[in-house]
Amino acid sequence: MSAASFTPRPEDKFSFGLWTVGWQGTDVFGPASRDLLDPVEATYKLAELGAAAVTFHDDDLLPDDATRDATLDRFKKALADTGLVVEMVTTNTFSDPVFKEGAITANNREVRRYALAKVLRNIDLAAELGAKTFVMWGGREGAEHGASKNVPAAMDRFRDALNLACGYVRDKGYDMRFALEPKPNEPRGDILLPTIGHAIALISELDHPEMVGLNPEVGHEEMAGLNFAHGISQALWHDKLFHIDLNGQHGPRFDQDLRFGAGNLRGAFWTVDAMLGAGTSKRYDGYVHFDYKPPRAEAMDGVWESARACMRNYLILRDKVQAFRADPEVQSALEAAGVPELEQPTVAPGESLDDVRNASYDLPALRARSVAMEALDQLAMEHLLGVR
Ligand SMILES: [Mn+2]
Repeated sequence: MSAASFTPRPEDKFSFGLWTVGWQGTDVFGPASRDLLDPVEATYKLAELGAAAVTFHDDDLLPDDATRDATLDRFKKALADTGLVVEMVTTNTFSDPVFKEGAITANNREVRRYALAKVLRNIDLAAELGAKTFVMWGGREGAEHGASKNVPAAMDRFRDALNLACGYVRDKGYDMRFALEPKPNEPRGDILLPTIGHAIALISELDHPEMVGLNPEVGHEEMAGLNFAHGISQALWHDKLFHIDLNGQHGPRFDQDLRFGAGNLRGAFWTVDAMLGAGTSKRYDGYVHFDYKPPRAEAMDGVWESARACMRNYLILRDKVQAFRADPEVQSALEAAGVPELEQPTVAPGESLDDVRNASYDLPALRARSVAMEALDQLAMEHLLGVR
């Protein structure tokens, strides 16, 4: 396929956080390297590049009450002009120093009540704009010191906040679900709900677990050395992959938020494969959302190039994954590796555990068997490298 054919279109359901292209490059060692980007202008530009939706934190779009109504009017006009939708909204409960020690799990009760009020106000805005997903990233919910955080009590408060938010959405009759975003560390030394698995476990303790799922981010799992494709596959198995944050990361280090496809390219290939169902019936059908940061060194031309590249890399990888799954040699290699056999129950219906215990096992043959997985993986590698 020619390079020109990987052009993003609205039917691809690409979505961008307004804070991504709007990131000014402020980091812990230096101030902004780019001018402030008007989020309404960013909306027009993202539509021009082929996106279908935008998302935002309350403070990205509406930093203060004095300009709130006027900005909202301009933003709604941009949505109407471009046909873009707001598919997800999230709340900034991490920038304001009031949240320096946590928001909904801060030790300070006044801070927790203020955080809840900020979330509730933003739920109303999300509903007004038609967003069906409400993401909660607890960036400051965590600690640097051992005794400073009573973790069981923090879990109680996390649970309470989610129960209250779900109850509010139900009372209001909003068509909205919540998605928790795990992250292991940064900005806190250790963040609560550090991985996909931790978040799924908390959801099972809620009053309305069906209303709460996940918004996993590639970089957040890879910062912890975890396999993102495996993580989202398990989330799909639990019916909890409500949303996704695609970006790139070079292994365990600071949160790089590279454009999708940069960093761990093989991981990105398997991420797209998992999103498309990896040959199973459980696939992700939501918006393909990017949460990345255009590198601080880039000027605005590089910002828009990186946004375009996120979408193109997804389309290129989708093409390669589909070719991999459709390749007859791959089908044979999957058979040779015994992959379909894992779908058979270990104990068949009608069998007893005695049947398992009394069977004879040819251990020397089992030890010596071929697993043929290198051959299967090499086929994936060759599809990715473009020689098949
Ligand atoms: Mn990140």
